Amino acid sequence: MKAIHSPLHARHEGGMELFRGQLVPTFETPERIAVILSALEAAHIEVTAPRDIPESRLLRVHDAEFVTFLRGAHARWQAEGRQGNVLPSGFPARGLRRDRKPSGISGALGYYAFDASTPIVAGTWEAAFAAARCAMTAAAMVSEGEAAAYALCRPPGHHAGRSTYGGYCYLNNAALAAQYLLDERCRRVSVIDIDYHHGNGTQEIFWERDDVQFVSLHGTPDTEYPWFLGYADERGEGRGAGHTLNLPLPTGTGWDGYQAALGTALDAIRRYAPDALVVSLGVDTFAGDPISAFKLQREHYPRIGGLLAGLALPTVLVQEGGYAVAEIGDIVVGVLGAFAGRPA
Ligand code: OKP
Ligand code: ZN
Repeated sequence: MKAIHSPLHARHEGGMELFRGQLVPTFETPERIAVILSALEAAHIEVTAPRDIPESRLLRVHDAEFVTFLRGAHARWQAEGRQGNVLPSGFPARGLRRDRKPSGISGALGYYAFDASTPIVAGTWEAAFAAARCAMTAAAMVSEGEAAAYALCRPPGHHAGRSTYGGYCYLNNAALAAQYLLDERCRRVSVIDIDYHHGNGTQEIFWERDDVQFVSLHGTPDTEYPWFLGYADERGEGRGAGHTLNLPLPTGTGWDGYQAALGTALDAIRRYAPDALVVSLGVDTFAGDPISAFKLQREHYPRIGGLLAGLALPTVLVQEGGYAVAEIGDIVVGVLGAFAGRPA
């Protein structure tokens, strides 16, 4: 299996997030990717650059005005004479209008963002577009016949919707990979999201679609981010009815509970019988993760890789979260190695 990586991820750095009442550096750092990259190299997994896939391909998933906004938001903030962090401070909640897009930058940020943990710095657009290209390149390689490919995406993507950003995510890398597979040669694609946090963006993008199945295991949104989506009663609508499966799990879930839910998820994918699989590979389910509350240990990640491989589908693995920086490289390589049939 090849890995796809761009050094442009490092342009997205230095941002602060509002976390439990304080402005702190984001947990989502360039260092995460450096650690994964050295683990890939140590495991002799070949790393290649993304292709120059045109920006127009983003519009298969994202709204054009949203893409234009993301590209220009930092410059607009500066043009309006502001300093500090490009973060929203108000949102169109119940009772407020969401049909008007304010022309000022503060209103526009609140219109497109859904949290205050996702800063836009000078290099955010370049990094996000590069990550999207990594995911689509992995999809291209799989549609050309590779059994699997791993996109080392940063920033992550699964919280980004058709025209919304948040949760450290700007462009939805996994959704772009799934759509790319459909546009090339697949008729049906399953997305399994195993990040600790519900992939609200991916769910929204495919909510009314019957050509993409979305299956997610995550910490219950009753207490866990993103709080407002990811409950078991969300099943899809219209043509998409029954093609979304949410398996929210209690905080403190360890391997036994996790393995059972993963079995349910894999059974649902087998029943859907897709032509290909996209894995939103967050590893913030690890017990040592600083912002999450599952209890998986290192040795469980090769088991996850083996179970995913058991589906025997062409597969694009897309990096999402995982914030235990010291362990993140070994954990990711644990999944990938077992997926590719190598002993852990
Ligand atoms: C991104 B990904 C919780 C604060 C939440 C944002 C978390 C984004 C996670 N107290 N901050 O799914 O790993
Ligand atoms: Zn996460």
